Amino acid sequence: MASQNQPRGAFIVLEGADRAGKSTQCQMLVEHLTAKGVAAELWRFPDRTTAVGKMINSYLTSQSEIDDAAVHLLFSANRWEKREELLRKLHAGTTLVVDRYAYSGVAFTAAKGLPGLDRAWCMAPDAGLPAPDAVFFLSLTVEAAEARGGYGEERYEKAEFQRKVLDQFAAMRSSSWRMIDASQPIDAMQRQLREQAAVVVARCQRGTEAVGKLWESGAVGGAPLTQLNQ
Ligand code: NYM
Ligand code: MG
Repeated sequence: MASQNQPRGAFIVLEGADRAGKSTQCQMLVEHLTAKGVAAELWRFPDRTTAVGKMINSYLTSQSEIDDAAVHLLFSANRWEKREELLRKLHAGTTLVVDRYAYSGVAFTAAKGLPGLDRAWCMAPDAGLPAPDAVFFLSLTVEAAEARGGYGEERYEKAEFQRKVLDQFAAMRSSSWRMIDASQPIDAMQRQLREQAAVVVARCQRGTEAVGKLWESGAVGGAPLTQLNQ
């Protein structure tokens, strides 16, 4: 691709279970980058504004029932439909701070423990999507999350299920993920994120980094295929 290895925006993903503080941290990070003169946007998956996203929203709010495999593919399709715009923004120099990505997709479906829907199956539809330049994993125990006023009303927001989600994240975690202790005060966590994000933004700005692809080895968050199915 001609636009590879040109100065570009950074693709930064924040992951973690529900109530870890991802949305707050993403918002603060984008405000900080913008104030520093870095073009930055906050994105989130699922993106509930698209036609596919509306189906996902209706599923998450229990207004509809969708087969588990089918809804998994919708979450993935929701990323694929944003792929072109995502790449366009990065190559135009905009840094994207993204609240959840394919890692949530894999962890939440695999946590259901359904026959046939193992981690390898869950990863397959996202293969080839743009890989983030950095994954920050906001780590928080279920007990600490519950102490924050409990989970919400949406599907999946139950302690027992969240435990399984955390197990899945742990199983797919790659050494390239940056673990952030999400039990810290908001400002301390944000300071850590800013410091690490600045390095990633500068690296992409220098124009030495091509956008990788999921789940290729070498790409951030890419799991070695040999570790699948374990
Ligand atoms: N979720 C999110 C999935 O099950 N699969 C996915 O691919 C993604 C991106 O949606 N409980 C789940 C995780 C959350 C829920 O996300 C809604 P949020 O960030 O609370 O809007
Ligand atoms: Mg939520």
